[in-house]
Amino acid sequence: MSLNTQKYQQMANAIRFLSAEAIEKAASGHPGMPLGMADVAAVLFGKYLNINPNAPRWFNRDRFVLSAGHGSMLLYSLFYLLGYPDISIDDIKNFRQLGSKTAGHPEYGHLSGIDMTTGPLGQGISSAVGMALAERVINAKFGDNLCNHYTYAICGDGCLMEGISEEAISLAGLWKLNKLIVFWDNNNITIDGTVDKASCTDQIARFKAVGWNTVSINGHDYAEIEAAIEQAQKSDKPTLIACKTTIGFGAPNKQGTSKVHGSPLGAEELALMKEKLGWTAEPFEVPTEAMASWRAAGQKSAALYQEWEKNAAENNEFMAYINNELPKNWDKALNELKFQTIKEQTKVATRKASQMCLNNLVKFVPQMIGGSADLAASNLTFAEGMKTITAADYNGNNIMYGIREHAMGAILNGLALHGGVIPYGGTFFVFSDYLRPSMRLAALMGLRVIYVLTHDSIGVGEDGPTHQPIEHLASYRAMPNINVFRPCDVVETAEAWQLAVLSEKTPSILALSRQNVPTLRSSTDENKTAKGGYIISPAAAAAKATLIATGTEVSLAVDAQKQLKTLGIDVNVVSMPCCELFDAQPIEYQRSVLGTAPRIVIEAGSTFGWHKYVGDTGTVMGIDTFGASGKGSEVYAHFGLTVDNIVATVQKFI
Ligand SMILES: Cc1ncc(C[n+]2csc(CCOP(=O)(O)OP(=O)(O)O)c2C)c(N)n1
Ligand SMILES: [Mg+2]
Repeated sequence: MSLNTQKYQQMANAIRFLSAEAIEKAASGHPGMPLGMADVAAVLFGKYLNINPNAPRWFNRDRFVLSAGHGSMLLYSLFYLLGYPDISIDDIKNFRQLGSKTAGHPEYGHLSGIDMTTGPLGQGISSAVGMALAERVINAKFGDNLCNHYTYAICGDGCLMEGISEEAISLAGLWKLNKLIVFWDNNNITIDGTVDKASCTDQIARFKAVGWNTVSINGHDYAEIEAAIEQAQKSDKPTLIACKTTIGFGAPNKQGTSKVHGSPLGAEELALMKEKLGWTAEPFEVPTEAMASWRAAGQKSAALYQEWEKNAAENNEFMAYINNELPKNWDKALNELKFQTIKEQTKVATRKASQMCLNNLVKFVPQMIGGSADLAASNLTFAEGMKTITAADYNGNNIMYGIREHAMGAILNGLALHGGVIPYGGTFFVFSDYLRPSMRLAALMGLRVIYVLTHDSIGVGEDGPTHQPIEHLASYRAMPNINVFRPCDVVETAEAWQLAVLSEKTPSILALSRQNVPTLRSSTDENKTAKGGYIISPAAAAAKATLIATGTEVSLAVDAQKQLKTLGIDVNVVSMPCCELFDAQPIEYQRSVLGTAPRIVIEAGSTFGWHKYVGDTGTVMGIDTFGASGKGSEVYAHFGLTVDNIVATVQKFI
């Protein structure tokens, strides 16, 4: 028996009744998980988790990810009880109401204590791996006094069924992330019933198999919870604490069943639960003693915080690092690269151009941390002087994810959320489908994550339709708050990298070519990619058409422009490396670029979305079927993406 049984019981019941009442009032929500995990949360947040409600973004706080995000009321109850100033009892009462901070699932940025947005099961536990990795990397650079914290996560049966969790835990095991501690709410219940109907996995054996320390406990026994946490903290491996719990603990008729997973208890059951747990407080009231225990828990790390603050203030380099301040002249070398490119008329693939940028970025921006899902040699994500992070030495900046795109996506989010690093990750553009759920969360959370997605069209050639992205550009352009860059040459690639590094609240996709492109830009005085689209090659006389192209197709458009000129037809060529940034420009600018003559778009991908620029007087030359296997140039010809066909199309439309 824990010495603190009675205290913990009060603290846990405070979570239970705040959560149940809020869900009851909202007539919507998930009581099962907060009720079932209240005891674990009371011990973890009550005794161990180092946080400071008055400095909620304290860099060296312990991170906490509620991977089972449907249990968000657990989190909101905890923040209120611990005394975070940005949550009041009214916020608890407004659970799930439009505009409230207490959204249905935790949303990063709504409340200062939320470390991550969750909702799609499996993402949280996987991003926690990224947070724990960032912690080790920064610890290796700056030492225990400045960065030395735990990353905790609570996940449910659902998170562990999701495939992404497998990829992520195997990396955590490989990297021996011993400061990562995951609580599994082992309640044997999901929405559709008992777990055994859909899973026969021995989770303990599974985690052990990928290098984890595991502990199994009764998740309602305080002494066992304490002992498990203390054992986990001492482990040299990441730890899974399997907490045997009863979902909806305390609700006499519904506990232990899926009925309590996602519906309010109902007035009658709530009254019976009060009786059973001896709770006499009014709804939304917390007994004085329980509140005092919780508020004391909120202050338990105050001394640690002060000591850290003093240490941090003495280290300017660290402060700059964690505030993501870029060194002065961080992009000077990139500007020189652009200048040199124009001088030498460099002809390389944009993936190579990206690596040329990275060679400089990695040198001058110490926070850059890169990697690839086993395609570094193709994505060209490994830059000069980089060092791979291993369990034996975290002081590196390259991550080898193996063939685990799902986990890479979530880990990139975890790295960005942790702070102190600027993460990028690479794979083939077509396989970004495996990253997409995490990319969507990066966009939703507003994170600086940079995706280096190479082999960006049918230009990949012989590997065929499975490797040829078609709908990908259009689909990411449809996603809110993510910038899709498809640069046409080295200059635009460098400009895109500059914008991506500066983009603190919007993730960036760099869609990069396998095939070489000529240098098309003739000046570097302005970052033209920042405007999203611009006239890269103006007509000599009044333009009879505007050719709009992106990436590798810009050079086709420029060649077509030359051929058209010999036929007496002048056209403007617009490069449109980033539609999102173009759409954000004043309408006068957009009109001046697009012109009034018929517009013809050329992009080796889905035509979806381009018609907004074209209207009914022009056309879109793209690909609305899957690709084909063959030499890149032949596949381009097969789909009519040739200079001759552009010329013929222009003649038809003017
Ligand atoms: C990727 C994904 N698929 C489906 C859902 C819908 N969903 C929310 S909770 C849940 C069941 C989760 O079961 P478990 O993790 O055991 O939670 P518990 O019922 O024990 O609280 C499902 C299917 C989701 N949130 N995310
Ligand atoms: Mg469950």
